Amino acid sequence: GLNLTNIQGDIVIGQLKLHETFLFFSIVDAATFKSKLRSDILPLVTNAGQMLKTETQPDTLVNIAFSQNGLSALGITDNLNDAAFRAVFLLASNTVENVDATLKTVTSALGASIKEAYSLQAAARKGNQEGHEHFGFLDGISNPAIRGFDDNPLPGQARVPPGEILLGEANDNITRPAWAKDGSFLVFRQLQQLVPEFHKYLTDNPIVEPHLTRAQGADLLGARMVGRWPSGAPVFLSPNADDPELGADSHRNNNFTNSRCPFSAHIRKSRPRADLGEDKENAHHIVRGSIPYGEDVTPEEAAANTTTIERGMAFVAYQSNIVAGFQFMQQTWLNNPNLQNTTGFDPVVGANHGDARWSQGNLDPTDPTKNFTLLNDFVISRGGEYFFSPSLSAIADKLSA
Ligand code: N7H
Repeated sequence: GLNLTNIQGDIVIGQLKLHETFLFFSIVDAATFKSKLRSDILPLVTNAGQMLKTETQPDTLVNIAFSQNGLSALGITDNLNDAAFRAVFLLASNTVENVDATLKTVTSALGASIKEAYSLQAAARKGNQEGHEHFGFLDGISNPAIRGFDDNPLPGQARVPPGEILLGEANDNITRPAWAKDGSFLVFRQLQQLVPEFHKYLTDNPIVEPHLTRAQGADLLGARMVGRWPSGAPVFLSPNADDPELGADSHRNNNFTNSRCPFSAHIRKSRPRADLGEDKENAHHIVRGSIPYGEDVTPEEAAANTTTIERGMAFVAYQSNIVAGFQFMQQTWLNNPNLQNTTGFDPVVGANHGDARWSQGNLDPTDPTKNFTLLNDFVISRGGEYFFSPSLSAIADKLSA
């Protein structure tokens, strides 16, 4: 089985946080940093084994990951990837007070050995939107079950060999330095979401059917663009209207093959399921650990159909191979208009280098080849980086002193 106490906790738990701060920093004084990392930080780093039971979960999860530059600053020259930020702390908890207190502990321990470059405070949305991303859709439903960590997958959940997420485990066939085992690559992106603009697009382009009001037609287009209704109910299982009971039922809400889901829907683009067959699909999984940031749309923004306050998703994806995971998903699936019989771009998160996008692929059930033109992106990357989230033993034996 997997050595769960050696694996950082955020890699395997998925999206279950109420508050999370990302502290990006550079290492100014490597010798002091290495010694403080061993004496003060390592004891705080949360492992996957701790996350399994509520009794052993810490008040605040602490994880750390390094960019290629961060590893270079520590004298590690094995080539893993390339990056600008040097390292990042992920601090997650049910309360912002816990996060802030732990942040203080971490930064005072490290003192002048690090220099803060940037920090992002993220938080789950409030009330009935808790667990929903800013466009309004329930998130965190479909993450792969890693064999050896989660051996009781839910119906429809992908099962992946551990080496697809963790380096050096079964099915990671790339040669790695020994210390990299049980680490994972963390892709971070600060993805701004233009929420009023997204809703305006739906309102302006409703699906027209005799039994639908204009508002219902707009909701139906949104659901077909995502592949799920706001409650999480999949369009495949509930084609005509949202079904909150289905959306909330983890034994039913992921149990489908996609065939009645629009080809260009975000969840079909990012996980083609039976379209490709399990084998091919199996090479391209990520564990998402994202969380929203920014406040909800204000009445003024809604009235003007225009974003004035930045909000979006602190997108986090783990995999053992960035090219096969995040990059493949983005380049070969989401941003590739020719995936399945020319279906266009992912209408929600796809991008065409900032140019207008088009999307069809049965977005309109009354006219499967109808083309939707999307003049502006609804999701804009504000920046990001590739990091390596090492095992606890690598932190102890290789990265610290
Ligand atoms: Fe996506 N959204 O609200 O539209 N995503 N995503 N994503 N996404 C998913 O199943 C969203 C992004 C994946 O197994 C859901 O948990 C938004 C990127 C994958 O069926 C919703 C943004 C990438 C899945 C959203 C965003 C992916 C998935 C359904 C950006 C990869 C699982 C909830 C702001 C490069 C597919 C769920 C499966 C699901 C949304 C980004 C990938 C609602 C708003 C950049 C693999």
